[in-house]
Amino acid sequence: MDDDGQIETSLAEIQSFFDSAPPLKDREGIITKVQDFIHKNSSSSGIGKAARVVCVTSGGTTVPLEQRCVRYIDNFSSGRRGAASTEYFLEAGYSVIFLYRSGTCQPYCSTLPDDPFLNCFDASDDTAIQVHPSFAKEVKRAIKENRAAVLGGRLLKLSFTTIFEYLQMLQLIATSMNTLGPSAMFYLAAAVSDFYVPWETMNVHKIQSGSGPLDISLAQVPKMISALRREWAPLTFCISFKLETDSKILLEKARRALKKNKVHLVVANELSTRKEEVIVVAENEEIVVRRNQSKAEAEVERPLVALLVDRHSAYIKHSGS
Ligand code: PAZ
Repeated sequence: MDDDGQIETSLAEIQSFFDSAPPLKDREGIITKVQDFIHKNSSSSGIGKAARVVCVTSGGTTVPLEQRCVRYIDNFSSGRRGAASTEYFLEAGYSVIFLYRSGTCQPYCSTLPDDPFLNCFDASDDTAIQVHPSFAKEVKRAIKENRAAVLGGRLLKLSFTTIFEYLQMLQLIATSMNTLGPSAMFYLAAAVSDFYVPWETMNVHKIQSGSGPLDISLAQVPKMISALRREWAPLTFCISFKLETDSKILLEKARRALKKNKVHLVVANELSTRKEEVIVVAENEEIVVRRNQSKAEAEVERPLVALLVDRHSAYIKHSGS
């Protein structure tokens, strides 16, 4: 048992999760993209300079209830934190693998309307559709920055939907990124399901109503962060996140996660204040990071990423690379 009262995840449990998961679509294609990205970024970093690559995970995983999925369990995560952080990491000179939930926030798009996106356009001229002047600056920036990062080979976007896809992709990214050693970082901001329906016990077809209340048994998702630290990418710098709705237990849970998973830092945040402040929990200190409240558009991710980049530099230096 760990100090959270949970049974410690064994490697056998993790293997059994992967063995019973539905195979990842285009696994070979994803491996090639990740390896090419890492190879290009490590060879373009220059002599004596280790390439800094961060894997930012973003958005929530779904838990399908049927193999031919009609219904699923989801969570609140918008992917806003992951998307904003990606922009700041790119600005700080990192290359980013952005592992995001399909349909959630994208880097450089936070100022564009999503509801409805068509508000961006002006169709008053019958012959041509134009970007509405009030969004012209933001649309131009989104296109330019996104294109420059992707085409410049510094941003690789990979999407997931289910818990099965997310964990399989995280594992293959982690084992590839370990080759970069201490200059690689994991920033695990995705909201990952704690419970799931094992594939082999799942209904194949749509669950039928009419036979009374639905009784589904959910298994616990094996705790993969400790596997990432111990097995998949032990050389890399790893930051995990802890979200709670009860501020009274937040810090205690974050401290336990730091100790149990042996990550380098845990970013603790509370649901209702997560856009205003976070607390970075380290072994010997806890640092409150707040957004600049004098600027309406300021985001907490800017000072957060700046702090993490500093800590990462110290880690690289300490590791002697
Ligand atoms: O995606 P978002 O911007 O709406 O929210 C970010 C967050 C709260 C999902 C993230 O900061 C976080 O805490 N992720 C880990 C959640 C967890 O404890 O599993």
